[in-house]
Amino acid sequence: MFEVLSEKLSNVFRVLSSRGKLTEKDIDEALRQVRLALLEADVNFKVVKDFTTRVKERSIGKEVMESLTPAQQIIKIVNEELIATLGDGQSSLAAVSQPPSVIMMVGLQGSGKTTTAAKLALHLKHTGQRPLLVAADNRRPAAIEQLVTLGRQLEVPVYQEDPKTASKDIAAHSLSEAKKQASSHVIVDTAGRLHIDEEMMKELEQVKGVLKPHEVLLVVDAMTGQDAVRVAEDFNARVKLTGLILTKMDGDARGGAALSIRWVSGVPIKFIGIGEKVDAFEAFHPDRLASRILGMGDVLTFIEKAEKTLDEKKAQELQKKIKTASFNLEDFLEQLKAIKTMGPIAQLADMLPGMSKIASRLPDGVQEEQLKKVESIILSMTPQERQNPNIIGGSRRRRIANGSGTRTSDVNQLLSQFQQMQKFMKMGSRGKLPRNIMGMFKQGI
Ligand SMILES: Nc1nc2c(ncn2[C@@H]2O[C@H](COP(=O)(O)OP(=O)(O)OP(=O)(O)O)[C@@H](O)[C@H]2O)c(=O)[nH]1
Ligand SMILES: [Mg+2]
Repeated sequence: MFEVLSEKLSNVFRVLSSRGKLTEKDIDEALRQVRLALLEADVNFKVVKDFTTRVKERSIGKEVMESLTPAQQIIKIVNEELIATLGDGQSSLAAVSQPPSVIMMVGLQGSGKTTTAAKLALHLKHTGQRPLLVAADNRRPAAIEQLVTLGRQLEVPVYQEDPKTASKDIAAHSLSEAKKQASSHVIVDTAGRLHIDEEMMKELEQVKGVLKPHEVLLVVDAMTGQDAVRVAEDFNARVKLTGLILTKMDGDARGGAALSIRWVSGVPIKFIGIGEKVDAFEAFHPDRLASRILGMGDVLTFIEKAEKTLDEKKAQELQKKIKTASFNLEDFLEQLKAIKTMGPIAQLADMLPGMSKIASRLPDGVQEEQLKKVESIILSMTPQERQNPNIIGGSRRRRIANGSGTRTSDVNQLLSQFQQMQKFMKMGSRGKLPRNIMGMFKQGI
C-alpha cells in the first residue's frame, strides 16, 4: 500500500528541492501535483481539498519563502498536515480504573473482526495482560469454532455458549466469567453482515447496552477504499465508535481509505492489521505512516537536526554579514562548528537531495579531515586576524601554520579560498545568494 503515492510525492519534492528559492507559482504547481497524487490514491476529495488548503496557507507564509531551505520547509509542512489528517498523537486503548476493560468489536462481514479480536488478545497478552475472548457471533456455528481455534493457538481463554443463546445474553454472561477469571480485558467478537442493515444495528445496540463497553472498535477492510469511509460514518452514527482498526493494510490498495477515514469520521485509528498471521498487527502511529508515505524519514531527521543547530536568528545575522560582505573567518568558523555538530558530512549530504553528488566527489573521511584542519588554522589566528584576514602577511602565516600543526601552504590555501568565497559573496549579494555554508557546498564551493 502507498507505494505509488509515495513515489509520486517524492518526485514532486525532488523537483521542488532542486529549485532553491521558491516563488508562489512553484508552490502552486507542487501542490497541484500533490493534490493529483492524493486523488489518484483514492483519498476522499474533501480530505484532499482541506489538506492542500492547509498546506498552501502555511507554505506561502514568510517563514517558508524566506527560510534557509524552502523546499524542506514545505516537506515538513506536508508531513505535519499529513499527520494531522491521520490523527494527532498515538491513540491507545482507553485506560480503565476497574478492570476488566470491555472491548466490543464490530464490522461488516469479512472485514477481519474475528482474526483481529485474536490479534488484539495476543497483543495484550504480550504486554502482560490477561484477555478473555468472547464468541458472541452466533449467526454461524463456524464463527464460534474459528475463535475457539484461535484462542487455543494463542493460549488465550475463549468464552462460548450454545449458539442458540442470544448474543446479548452471551455478552452478559461473559462479564461474570471475566470476573471469575480476573481478566484484564474482555474482547467481544460480534456478527457481521454483508451490508449495514437494521437487524445488525439493533443487535449491536442491544449487546452494547449489556456490555457498556469502554471501547467500541470498528474493524474495516482498508482494501475497500472509500466504502470503508462510509461504513465508518454509518457505524459511528448508530453505535458511537471509540476507535478504528484498519485491516489488510498489507494489500496493494491505493490507501485512500486509510488516509481519509479519520478525517471524515472523526474516529481515531488505533491499530492496523498487516497480514493474515496473528502477530501481523500494530499500534497505529500517524507520524510513522506519514513519513513512510513521504518516503523521507531521513530528510525530516535532517531538517530537525539542522533546525537545532543552525538557529534561525544566527543564520539571519550571518546573511546580513554576507550581504554587506563583512563575513569574516570568525563567522566561517561558527558555520564549520555548526556543521560538525550535525554529524558526518557525507551522511548529512546523503540525506539531502542534490547534495549527494558533491559528497560522492570527495573520498570518505576527507571532508572531516579538511574541516578539522581548517578549524585548527582559524583557531590559531588572533581575533583581529580572523576579523580582518587582509593583515595576515608572510610571518603571520608561518606562525599560524606552526600553531595549528599545518604547513604554510595550507594556510595560504585557506586564505585564498576564503578570498574567493568573499568575492563570490559580493557577487552573490547582488544576485542569487547561497544562504549559508550548506548552500555553498551545494553550489560546489
Ligand atoms: N492479508 C490480510 N488478511 C487479513 C487481515 N485481517 C484479516 N484478514 C483475512 O480476512 C479474512 C476474514 O477475516 P475474519 O476475521 O474471518 O473476518 P470477520 O470480520 O470475522 O468475518 P465474519 O465473521 O464472517 O463477519 C480472513 O481470511 C483473514 O485471514 C490482514 O490484516 N491482512
Ligand atoms: Mg468473524
